[in-house]
Amino acid sequence: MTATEERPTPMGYGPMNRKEDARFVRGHGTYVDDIVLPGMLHGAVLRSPYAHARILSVDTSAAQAHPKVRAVITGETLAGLNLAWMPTLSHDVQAVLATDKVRFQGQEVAFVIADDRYSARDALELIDVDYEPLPPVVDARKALDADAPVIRDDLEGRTDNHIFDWETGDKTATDDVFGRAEVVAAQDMLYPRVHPAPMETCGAVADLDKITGKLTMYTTTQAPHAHRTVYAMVAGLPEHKIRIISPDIGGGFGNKVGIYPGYVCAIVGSIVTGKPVKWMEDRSENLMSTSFARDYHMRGEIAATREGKILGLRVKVIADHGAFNGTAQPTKFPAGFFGVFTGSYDLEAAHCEVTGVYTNKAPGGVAYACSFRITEAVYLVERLVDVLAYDLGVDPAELRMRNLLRPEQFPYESKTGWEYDSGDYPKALRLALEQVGYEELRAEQAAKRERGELMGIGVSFFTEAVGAGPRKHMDILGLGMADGAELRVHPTGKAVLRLSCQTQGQGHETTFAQIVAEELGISPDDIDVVHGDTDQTPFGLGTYGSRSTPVSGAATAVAARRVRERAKIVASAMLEVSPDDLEWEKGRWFVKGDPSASKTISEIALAAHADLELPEGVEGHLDAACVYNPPNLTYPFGAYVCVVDVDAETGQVKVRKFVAVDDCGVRINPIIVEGQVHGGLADGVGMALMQVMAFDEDGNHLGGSFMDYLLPTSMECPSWELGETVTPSPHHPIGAKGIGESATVGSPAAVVNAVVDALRPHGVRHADMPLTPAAVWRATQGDPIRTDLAIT
Ligand code: MCN
Ligand code: CUN
Repeated sequence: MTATEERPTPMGYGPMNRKEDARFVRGHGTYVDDIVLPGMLHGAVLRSPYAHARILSVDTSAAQAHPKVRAVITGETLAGLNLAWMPTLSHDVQAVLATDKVRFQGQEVAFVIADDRYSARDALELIDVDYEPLPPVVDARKALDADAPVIRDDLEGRTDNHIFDWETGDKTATDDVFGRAEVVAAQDMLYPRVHPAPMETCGAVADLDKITGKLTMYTTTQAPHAHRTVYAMVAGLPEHKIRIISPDIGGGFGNKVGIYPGYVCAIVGSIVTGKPVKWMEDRSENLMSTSFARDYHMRGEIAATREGKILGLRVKVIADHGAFNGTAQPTKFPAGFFGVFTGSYDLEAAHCEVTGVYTNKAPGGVAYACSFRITEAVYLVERLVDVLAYDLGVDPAELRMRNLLRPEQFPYESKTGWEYDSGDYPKALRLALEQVGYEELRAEQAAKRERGELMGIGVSFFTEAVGAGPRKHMDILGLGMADGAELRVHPTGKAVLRLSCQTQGQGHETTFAQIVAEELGISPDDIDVVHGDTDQTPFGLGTYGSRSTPVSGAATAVAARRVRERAKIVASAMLEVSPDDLEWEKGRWFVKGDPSASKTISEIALAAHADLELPEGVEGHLDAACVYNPPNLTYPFGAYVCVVDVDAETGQVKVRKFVAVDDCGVRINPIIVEGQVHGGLADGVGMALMQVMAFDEDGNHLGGSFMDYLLPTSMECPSWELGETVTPSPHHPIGAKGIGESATVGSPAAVVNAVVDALRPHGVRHADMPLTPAAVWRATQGDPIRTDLAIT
């Protein structure tokens, strides 16, 4: 299937070109940087050149004297307005502008507002900050050393860099399993720091109307309503006087979930100058100072019988959270959803301990198409299964097949307490192996090895947990995890759907219209999807954790069903029969036994707005709303096989073939689902082979541009070969599960497993990402890439 084919609009689910593309491909999208308001000023952020330094003084007088500068804001200005600190998503606090110390390179120190963005940038150079450099802590494993400098001395009573200890699973049962296991395979591994790097950087236009006291904020956010509530909390502005508008978004990938100091500075800029203020990051600022992902030092152990029955998993992690803990998970799950590390396997016991630490690096810790740490969890268990296969001399696909959860075990409660809703795992793996031609590939590999050529086949299987919610799993600043949908059918039968979630490229304007079409028989072309404006949409927590379909999609389907029931009563009045005598067929209600006596949804809509005599208690018009509180997460899954050729001379890895079988339950729009998978697979190849946010030992950021922070292009990607199985979610109104992060979660392990498999003739059992040519070449020279973790 290709997205460019002309195709008819389906009346419901099915392949359909994206409605939003008509404006995107013509260059008519409206992004934050396209917003121009009368009298608008421009802000620029002064950032710290040091990873760790005391601020002795900040002299802004020369900048203030610049003819085009309207204001210069420092931490002191903010303290006067009671805005010096803002909450992070995990109840930590982050300095909006540093006053006492800078704690990572790129941290915000001052904000200049000028008539144009060039003058604002120029004036940054006129600000004189006197720093006293302090020794930085860059390596998370050293952050807990007794002599490590204390990064967060702003927090009362803090004498070390320890943030939290968190554990899950049954330690006694796990130790017992390990005590009697015939085989234990252990491996240290690092999931390096990476950054989502959306094409559009972060930015905002803040516009405070002094007369009405209303703040309108155009901003790059995946979660407009959550941002509004946080601003109300941070800025002390009344929530009803804040309007967040998130216009077209040029990719989020998790980067646009949190609040950044620049947003708050834009608001303060508008308060101080009385004018609209625009702030827009450049690429380096985005890469250096907005939320990163991963940075997980993991030690995993897997216990099994000699026959290859997996018995247990034992894991220790040191998690680098940077200078401010911005994890989108509060106290209950400080390690996010890493607790699903038992993956897709039937085992007896599991235990894991995670220690979170502060370092002198940019804050964050979660987001990048990750489902909140499930990427790390899947990578860990899928590498461990391969390491076990290596030690046992068993084929890794065969070892997985022996240990995957069986369909009859669903719904399945994992050993760490997650309720997997549905799945047929062996079917998906079998399909992937058939589709890739596994047997033939192994034969080809054996022949190549004879000739000294390096070819590898990597298998991974993943279980995702998406739909961020329910409350027992997650909350943000104490808010529950329900999302609203409001549906109104106009008198002429066209409709408008208002959503709390916000698309950043996932195609919501299309797929959510398709959900309504499927339920009501109104063409998706006749349904407008409104989102990204808090004044026009119902409250909800937004788009991340692939939760739009699981949560807002459910709200949409339920709202549409409510409209259908309202329509039934109107139709019964029109047809002068009892509602019980009516039957639904997509798009119309008809009289049982007399299909010719029927009313279409648009006839009903017109009548519902007329002064038709409706039964007692039934209101006119045709609309309904739903606030959906998800009872559980949805658990999509998939089986991936990657084939690589490695050039032994140069260490260059070529991904030759990649088969991905995904199951996200019922698919609303198969081409959008496939697009989501394509993007995630490219992400996986990028992380496995080239992407890394590196730092030197002084804490200098080494990936501030796309020349240094390498993203994969089509040149590094094969032509993806996709397959599917469909196992509906039993608790979701339309049986759909999320898909937005599956491929990013599942693919890195497949690529790394393939490269390690290729290097097997060189005795390589594990290699850390990114597997750059230099790293791979070193491995072929007998220098195994190892992360020596000092976790005891
Ligand atoms: N879909 C479908 N059938 C299903 C499941 C999903 O047709 N069974 C469709 C949905 O209706 C939606 C799309 O696939 O149009 C993705 O749906 P879903 O899995 O619900 O994910 P979200 O819409 O909540 O998107 C969030 C997710 C996340 S968390 C990240 S990170 C990510 C991702 O989406 N960021 C993206 N994919 C992205 N794709 C683009 N282009 N840009 C981003 O920033
Ligand atoms: Cu984890 S990145 Mo997405 O949930 O926005």
